[in-house]
Amino acid sequence: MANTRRGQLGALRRIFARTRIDEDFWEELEETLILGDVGGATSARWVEELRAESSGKDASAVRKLLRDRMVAGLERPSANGSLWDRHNGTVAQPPPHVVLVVGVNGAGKTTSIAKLAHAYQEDGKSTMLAAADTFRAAAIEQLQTWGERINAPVIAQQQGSDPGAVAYDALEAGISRNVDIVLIDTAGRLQTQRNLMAELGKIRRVVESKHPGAPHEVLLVIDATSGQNALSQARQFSQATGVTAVCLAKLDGTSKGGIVFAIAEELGIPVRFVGTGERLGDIAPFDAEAFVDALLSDD
Ligand SMILES: Nc1nc2c(ncn2[C@@H]2O[C@H](COP(=O)(O)OP(=O)(O)O)[C@@H](O)[C@H]2O)c(=O)[nH]1
Ligand SMILES: [Mg+2]
Repeated sequence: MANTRRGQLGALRRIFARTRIDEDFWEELEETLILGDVGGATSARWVEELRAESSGKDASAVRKLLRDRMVAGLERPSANGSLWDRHNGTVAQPPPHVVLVVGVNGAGKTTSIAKLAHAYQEDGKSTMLAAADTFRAAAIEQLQTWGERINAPVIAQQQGSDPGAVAYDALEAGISRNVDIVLIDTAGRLQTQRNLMAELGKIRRVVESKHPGAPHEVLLVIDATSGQNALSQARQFSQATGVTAVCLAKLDGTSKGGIVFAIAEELGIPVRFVGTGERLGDIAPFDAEAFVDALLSDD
């Protein structure tokens, strides 16, 4: 996560190097937060709150207040689901634990699925992948290639087939083979956004009816470099599928990082994972304190 300090929000450290907390300070702080993708509403609210709490305080005390505000914002959203984590792994009973993975085209869904499945396997969980992105043949092949590499079965049909039927097949196979975790890949691009949302809603209903309690998670993959646009994406997917957590992919790129605050504050969806590269091991649980400290620390 050290990379995040290179982004726009890295300018925060410079602001806190000032000696005087004056009007210029507050203006510069708000501008930096907005440029760093924290979002207009959240940035304005933070500055207002900090101003109210900061009288007579010096820059380092204000920095501490901001730090605590940022961490609290990231830690507050409560998960609706129980996305398994390395230290506290839970698998739904009866298995499989079903993770429906959604997001726009190119966000990093398929890659993140492979990384997550690999991490689950390393912890002794069996995984199965479902190629419910049937929109392009290449999308199915991409998932199959990952499946071969990590030695996880991939349930697929041919291009153009009903994604709900693929999800259904995968659940049936997952239940009968007693698989711990089924990850369902979905399409990110259809002719219209409305078709896409309707299709995701349908996949969700198929999953719900085939395996009560499922999907246990709906993981929205967001490209961290997509900026404020990601916020409206998150809102739409959330309405269509009931997103329970976010995986922020490509945090290693030119991401400004501030989008995580906007998503947590405005939508109340917790960020659970960050993707930091294209290889299998390039995924980590999101650590709010470490993330904020990397942005604000001055060493
Ligand atoms: N640098 C970087 N690239 C990533 C990351 N996750 C995915 N990618 C790349 O982003 C591109 C799109 O990923 P893909 O998983 O196919 O996206 P999808 O369309 O949402 O399934 C691929 O070239 C991936 O290698 C990440 O965390 N960091
Ligand atoms: Mg894909």
